[in-house]
Amino acid sequence: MKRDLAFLGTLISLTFLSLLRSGYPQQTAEETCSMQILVPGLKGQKGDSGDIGPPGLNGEPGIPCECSQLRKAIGEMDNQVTQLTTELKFIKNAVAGVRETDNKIYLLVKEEKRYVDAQLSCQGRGGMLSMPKDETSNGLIASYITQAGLTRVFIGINDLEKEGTFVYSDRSPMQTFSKWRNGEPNNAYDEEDCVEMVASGGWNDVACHITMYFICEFDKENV
Ligand SMILES: [Ca+2]
Ligand SMILES: [Ca+2]
Repeated sequence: MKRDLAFLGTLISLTFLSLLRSGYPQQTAEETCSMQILVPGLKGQKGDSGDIGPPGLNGEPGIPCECSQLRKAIGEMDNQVTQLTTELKFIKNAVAGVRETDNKIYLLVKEEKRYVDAQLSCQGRGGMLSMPKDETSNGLIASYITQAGLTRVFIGINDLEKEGTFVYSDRSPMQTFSKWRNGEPNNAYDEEDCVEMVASGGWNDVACHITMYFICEFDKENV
């Protein structure tokens, strides 16, 4: 009886082991050797460009312009520019003490100098002794003198090089415009080669060595 039981136990064990082993796939020698290392090949040449595609669809309509707000903003900016221009003009006139036309700025220099030194002073500031070449600039300089409470200033006109031939301080010749006072230029004492403007706007030749205030002019494009 014991021998039968032992035989039966052995048989069950062998059957169990057989089932257990058949449940797992067995790796063969061939499968182990089938692994390959893949190395990328060289890059091929670039192909030709494709044909141009058809045009795209129309976009969505834009957002309507908020024109009323833009107009309002632009109007406010215009007002600010006008206000700033007015304030700048006030500062130039009241603080810096200059006068201006469309293309010139005039500066009264309240330093008494001889004609040559006055011209050097204006040049040192980047300008020239003022050269009234028309009624507008002459009138502006005249009112500048009057408003400053002065009676006379040097302006940029002289006949230093050739007696009786007056030129402007930039050596340009006198044109048809002039504002000589009655009886001037008279070259009094044979020494009057420089020119002053009096408050009325008239011109008078005077000696160059006397000293007085003067007015410089500057081109706006050079300022
Ligand atoms: Ca003279
Ligand atoms: Ca004179």
